Amino acid sequence: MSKGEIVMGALAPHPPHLVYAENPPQNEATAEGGWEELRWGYERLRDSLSEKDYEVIIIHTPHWATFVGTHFLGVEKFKSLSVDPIFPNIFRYNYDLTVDVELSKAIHDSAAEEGLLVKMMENPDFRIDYGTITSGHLVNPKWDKPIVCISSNRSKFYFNSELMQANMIKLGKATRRAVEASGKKALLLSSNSLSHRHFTTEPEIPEDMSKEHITNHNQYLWDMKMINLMKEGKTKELIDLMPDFTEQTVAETEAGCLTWLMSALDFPDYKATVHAYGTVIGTGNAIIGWDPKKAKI
Ligand code: 2X7
Ligand code: FE2
Repeated sequence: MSKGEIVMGALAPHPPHLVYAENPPQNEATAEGGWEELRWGYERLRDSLSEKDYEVIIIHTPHWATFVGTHFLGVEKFKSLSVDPIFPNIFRYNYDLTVDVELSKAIHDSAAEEGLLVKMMENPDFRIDYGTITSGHLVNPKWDKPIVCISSNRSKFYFNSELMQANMIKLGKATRRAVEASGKKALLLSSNSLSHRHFTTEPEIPEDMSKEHITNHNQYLWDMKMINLMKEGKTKELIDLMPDFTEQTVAETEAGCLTWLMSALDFPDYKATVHAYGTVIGTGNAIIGWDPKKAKI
């Protein structure tokens, strides 16, 4: 068996608005468009993946929050309706997806070897979170590849950002080791926004782009600081700044996804490709790819 590999890692945020704006047949709500900059960024990410040969998508998601350890989907098929609890008017999505349970269990076991508390989620009636569905849809709208879905262990709330980061670094290492041992080629997605202060009210027409902007200048400056570090390949510095960034902008990096991804990619010192930056209901979102082939140049 040849060695498995991570063919690409991506920051793939999941505002459900982006799915709503695309009007796919799976979503019951209909829109007049909106958030084009981000949606065109996802198009560019999909183009960059079209030449990559991969067979599984591994997603770390903030909206499957687990408070005791990290959980992994352990059932092969899930089919149901996902309704966003905050935006039921825009996201009522009929999903039908397949899980690579073998790889899921392999990452689970590898994480246990790192000393992490882990659990396989084997309830067939479990409802998949909208973060997984949104990022999964925007990266692969055909849903023709199985996924592995990793929960977000909210250790930040019991402990602090530093402990959360230490655990996510272990989880990233464990993920990389399991992918390599599996012989499979994997795409990894960190499903999160950057700065995350929302508006508290929604425009009458959610896709009215005259109402869309970053919540405040502080968030914009922090988002640019973090994105520039990614562009420059300074991902160890990125990790060092993450607790302050998270605190200052209530960033969705609190879920650990991005720290997990940086660790799984072994802290890239090559340049990331920024496909887009844009806001959704005031939050900062970037679509960014890391191609490990660049490490070899
Ligand atoms: O979950 C989200 C998000 N992360 C960003 C923006 C809007 C809605 O939901
Ligand atoms: Fe979110």
